[in-house]
Amino acid sequence: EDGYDLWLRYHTLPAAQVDAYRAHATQLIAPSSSPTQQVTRQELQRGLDGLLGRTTPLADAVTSDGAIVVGTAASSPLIARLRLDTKNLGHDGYLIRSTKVDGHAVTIVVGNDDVGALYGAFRVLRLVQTMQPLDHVDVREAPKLQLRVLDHWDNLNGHVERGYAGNSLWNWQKLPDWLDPRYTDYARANASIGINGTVLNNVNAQAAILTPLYLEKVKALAGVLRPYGIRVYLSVKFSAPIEIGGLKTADPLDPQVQRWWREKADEIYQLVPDFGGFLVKANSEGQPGPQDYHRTHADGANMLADALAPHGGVVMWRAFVYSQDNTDDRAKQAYTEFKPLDGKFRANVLLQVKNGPIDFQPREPFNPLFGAMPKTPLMMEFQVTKEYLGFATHLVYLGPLFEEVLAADTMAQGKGSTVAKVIDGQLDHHALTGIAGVANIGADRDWSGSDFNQANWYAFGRLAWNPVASSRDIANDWARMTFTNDEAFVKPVVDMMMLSREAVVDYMTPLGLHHLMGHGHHYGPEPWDASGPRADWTPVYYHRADHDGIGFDRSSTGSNAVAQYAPAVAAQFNDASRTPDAFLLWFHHLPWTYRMPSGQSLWDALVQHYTRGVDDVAQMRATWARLDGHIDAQRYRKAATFLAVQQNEAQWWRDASIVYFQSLNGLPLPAGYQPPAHSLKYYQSLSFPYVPGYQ
Ligand code: BDP
Repeated sequence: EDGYDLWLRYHTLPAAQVDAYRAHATQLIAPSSSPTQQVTRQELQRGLDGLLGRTTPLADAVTSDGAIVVGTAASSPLIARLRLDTKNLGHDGYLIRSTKVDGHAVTIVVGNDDVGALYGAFRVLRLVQTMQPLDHVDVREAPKLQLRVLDHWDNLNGHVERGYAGNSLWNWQKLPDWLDPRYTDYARANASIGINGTVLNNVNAQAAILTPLYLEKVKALAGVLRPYGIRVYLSVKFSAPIEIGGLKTADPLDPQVQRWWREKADEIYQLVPDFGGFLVKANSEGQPGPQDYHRTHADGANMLADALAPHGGVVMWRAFVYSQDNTDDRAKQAYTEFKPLDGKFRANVLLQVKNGPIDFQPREPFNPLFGAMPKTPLMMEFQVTKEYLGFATHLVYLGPLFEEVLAADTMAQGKGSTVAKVIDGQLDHHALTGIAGVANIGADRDWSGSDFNQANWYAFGRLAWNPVASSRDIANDWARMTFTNDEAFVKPVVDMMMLSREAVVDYMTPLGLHHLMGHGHHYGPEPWDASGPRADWTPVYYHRADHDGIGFDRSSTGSNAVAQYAPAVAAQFNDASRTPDAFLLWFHHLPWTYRMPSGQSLWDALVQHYTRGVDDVAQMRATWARLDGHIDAQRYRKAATFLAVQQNEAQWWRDASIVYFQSLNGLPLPAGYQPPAHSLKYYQSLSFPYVPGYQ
């Protein structure tokens, strides 16, 4: 097995279970008049046939116990007759219930819209895949977020920025004629977890995506994704009116520019009537934007929003903005820029905010913009691809990272004002809500560069549907669907996944350290790097270590980034003794001799964390070694190989970091800790492993 099937692996269940499930799938009654209905029916047939090892007969009416009835009141007279209460299900929700129809016991799967029934069908398959009983089902679910989007950072030349799973899925050369069946499998996987949007191209966008040549290809992809409830969006380059429109300016207040975007939007909607909208990175890391014309981000976003509004499209404007000329703490810059614009955006603009104030680190405190812009719908941006977390080979399950951020309390309106409640609209009563994940999907057979990385795609989708779901439960479902229901496998694998995020924090950036990765490519340790072109791209900017201490002072005696949080949170982060260990060096510069709550010195605690990270990976590897034989050899061996790589590299991280910090503070290692294997010179002389796109 090469991992291609993802979690939609419909292998026949163990014989002991098959009979029980067959009794609950004696016939399938599912309409097929719309494309979405057709794919719903196909998926159920494919799934049930595989899982139960026989063909499930299709029927028009319930004639036996154990029928599965799928659809909407509009598509199925049988369902209409049942007069079910579906009012809280919205467009995407579903109801699955064991009930009686014409005297027979049946399972009904109902949505208000076709796509709700499709999601319900995937849920039925999940119930069977994870071996949940089907005799008394009563599931009522609706997503808490409206836009559940994957952001592909795919370039038109096929390279994926920060992509570690091969080249882009989109074959721009063969589109629009050849529709690779992979596009359909991609759509199935996304629909199975409720993802309903995809941004096809990199935020560092090329204007060419908006030319007729590419728009025809976009149309073709949209056609494949549409039956699965997935809308297509595009990243646009702010200077497109100049680059492909022949205008002299891209000033958002220029009437010609406004007209150009309106006409471009009209052209797109002619081709793709359900087009989702634009994602924009502007005035960030060298990208053009409204500030080039002394206009604000709101001016830029609103101009695009006005072009899309007549068609129902949205603008997802990114808040990932920091400037080369701004010498203020980089962690503060997005807030400084955007907070004053609260209330100035059109109704169809969402501000897309990265989870933390810097950049997708193994751990960051939540971004202070969450809770600070009540008049603007804020959309979460997570990174599913592991740019700063060891690329594809390190096993890091991101569910706990996502969960930690979503559960963080902004205190914006008192206790319980969690980030989840900010983005799902509860806190500030927004109807337009969303979440985005930077995709980890490429052309590799296993899609994500490793089988375990698939879990991050999966967890993103499940948390996008329900941002208060438990990452452990999600890992449990994923492991069962992807590998096996064998308890002897599932339990240790889920434990290992749950441990993995803290392990990477420990061996890379413990106690609130951040951005210590190799220059540019962000792989491997380079805490000593102080090279250009800009200070806030170097590790020394972030750790600020010297002979006496370490950490970034963001308290009121330093950059005062803490003041961007609600007063109660600010007060906590401002006081080192009340700051959680996990964020200590994020907010404070402390002497190496600082007493930790544990009684240890900061230096000793740091060494302990680094060492624990390596030990945890060793433990993960030992766990996996015991599981040989529980799953197929191909996927077993791949994970075993990657864990060996990870263990070596965790050691590399620990040793290089410790020897470097030791070169500054001159302190001995605490008793019982292994000294780094090599000298600082040695670690500094290492060249980095192969990094996609850096050759
Ligand atoms: C950083 C990446 C860079 C992206 C940028 C972004 O290193 O490749 O272009 O974020 O999010 O994490 O725009």
